[in-house]
Amino acid sequence: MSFITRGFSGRRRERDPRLPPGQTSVSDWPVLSAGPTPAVAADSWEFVIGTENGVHQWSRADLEALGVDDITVDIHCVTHWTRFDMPWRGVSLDRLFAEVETDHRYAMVHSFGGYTTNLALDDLLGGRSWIAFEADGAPLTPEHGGPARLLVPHLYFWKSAKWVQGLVTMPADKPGFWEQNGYHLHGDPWREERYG
Ligand SMILES: Nc1nc2c(c(=O)[nH]1)N[C@H]1C(S)=C(S)[C@@H](COP(=O)(O)O)O[C@H]1N2
Ligand SMILES: [Mo]
Repeated sequence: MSFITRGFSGRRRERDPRLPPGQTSVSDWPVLSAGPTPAVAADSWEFVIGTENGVHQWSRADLEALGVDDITVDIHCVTHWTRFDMPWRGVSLDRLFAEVETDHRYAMVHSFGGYTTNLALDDLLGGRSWIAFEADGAPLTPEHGGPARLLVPHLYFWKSAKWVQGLVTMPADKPGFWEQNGYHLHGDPWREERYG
């Protein structure tokens, strides 16, 4: 029975407790886009929120005047890679929603190029999401969503819409682009909410 004993006594690789189930950590930053990288003019870029009560718009300067956060988070892609300790800079959605009135509990996020993704406001608020302008200490490159992308690190990375343009609140949840194509409506990596 020595082969069994050897199997159990051999040195075990500790699994990093920050790694959600089914994920592997990477040190690079893969590019994953469903289509071509759209050209987004940084100078005239604005973020728009539409609700049942009207439309709000912020320029980049308007947003930065609300207050910028530097955060370090782990990101988890549904294609099984995780990157630990990634530094980002952006403006919390809490600061935008402080200026918005809505009774809606959901939102559809829209990107230049037509990408969409749905989120509950509970996942966008409470210090859980940002409009990000920088990552790894540098402005976001076009392929990673520059000039601005959504960052929702507690959900799979497809929720972090690149080339973000704005969001429209909704009274009920509705699938966005990947969610219509089989991905989970919510996308919590700790519960492996990969497919709907
Ligand atoms: N506009 C837009 N945002 C997007 C995507 C996309 O195709 N278009 N892909 C999503 C997916 S599936 C992932 S994993 C991440 C990848 O971001 P990255 O290319 O910066 O790693 O962006 C998300 N945001
Ligand atoms: Mo992804």
